[in-house]
Amino acid sequence: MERDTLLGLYDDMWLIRAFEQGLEREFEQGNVPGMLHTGLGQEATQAALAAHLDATDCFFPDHRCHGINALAQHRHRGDGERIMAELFGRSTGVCGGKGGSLHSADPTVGNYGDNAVEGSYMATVLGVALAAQLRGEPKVACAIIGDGTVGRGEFHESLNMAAIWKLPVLYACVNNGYAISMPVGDGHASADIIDLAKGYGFECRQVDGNDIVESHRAVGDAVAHIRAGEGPYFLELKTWRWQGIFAGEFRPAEEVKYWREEHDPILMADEVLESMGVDAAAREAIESAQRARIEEWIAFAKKSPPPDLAKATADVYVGWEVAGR
Ligand SMILES: Cc1ncc(C[n+]2csc(CCOP(=O)(O)OP(=O)(O)O)c2C)c(N)n1
Ligand SMILES: [Mg+2]
Repeated sequence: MERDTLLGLYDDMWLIRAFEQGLEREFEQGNVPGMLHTGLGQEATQAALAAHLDATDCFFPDHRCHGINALAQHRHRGDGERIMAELFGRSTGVCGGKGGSLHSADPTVGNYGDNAVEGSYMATVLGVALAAQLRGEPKVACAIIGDGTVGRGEFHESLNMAAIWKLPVLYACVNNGYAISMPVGDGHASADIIDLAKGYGFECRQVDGNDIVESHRAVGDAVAHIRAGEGPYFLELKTWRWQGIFAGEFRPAEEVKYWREEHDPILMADEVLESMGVDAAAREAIESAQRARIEEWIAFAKKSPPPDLAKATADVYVGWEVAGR
């Protein structure tokens, strides 16, 4: 990988880490409503996906996708702070503060939104992909799914339909080892989700999702395959989330140490950058700049007003004019 490409991805990973850590701090202080699932530890998967998906593509994020949401918003519209404002429940958010963490969406940047019903968009993504196929558009329709999500029936229905119709779907399976606190191998026939996908006969690949170089290359290959009309692609990105789903650590100390101190995606990228001649001072400057940016985004969110109560039911249903009637 070229040094400049890696520097760009490193910058993106710091944007995500700073975003999540700033958000976590504010959440602990009681400033962020609802629940919070951070993508800390999964920055490489998010940065790799964001790097290859255009605004005209589509992605359905999962509940740990603040990173790709913010990057897409920042890159395509220059207003990443509106993702922060959405999480704070403010009117300047991408959904006017009414979507929150689980329903942040902005189709103009390719973000078609998460859903509190985990993985239900594995069905919806087929519709976007079929529409693109019928219109002859080179769109990639991406479903970002957790390892726990694949326990849903839609997983198999979706992969089967995508396979027989050769739909332009990218399944980006973020396997972080656990669903709530259940180890992936206890909940599925294989701890490697790729084993469940292979039977559908399309291209499948498993990568170290904390290795930004490998993940970036793999997403690039998958997107090129889909744009070339070769049909769906299943990519399993193996990673680990810093956060448990509830308070308290349930995982063994050695496991925590390994992932946080030896296999952290940013520390791994640090080593590669060091070997390319990017010294610690240059890397720290990137981190500081992103941390400063995120503080600005938080300040923007905090000074934004909450949604207007009188408009609480607006945007809940699609209006007749939008539905084309
Ligand atoms: C259909 C459905 N069942 C259960 C839940 C509750 N729930 C929220 S997150 C989660 C675990 C998801 O695990 P995984 O997909 O591995 O994502 P992770 O949190 O590990 O990133 C569950 C069961 C839900 N939101 N929707
Ligand atoms: Mg998981």
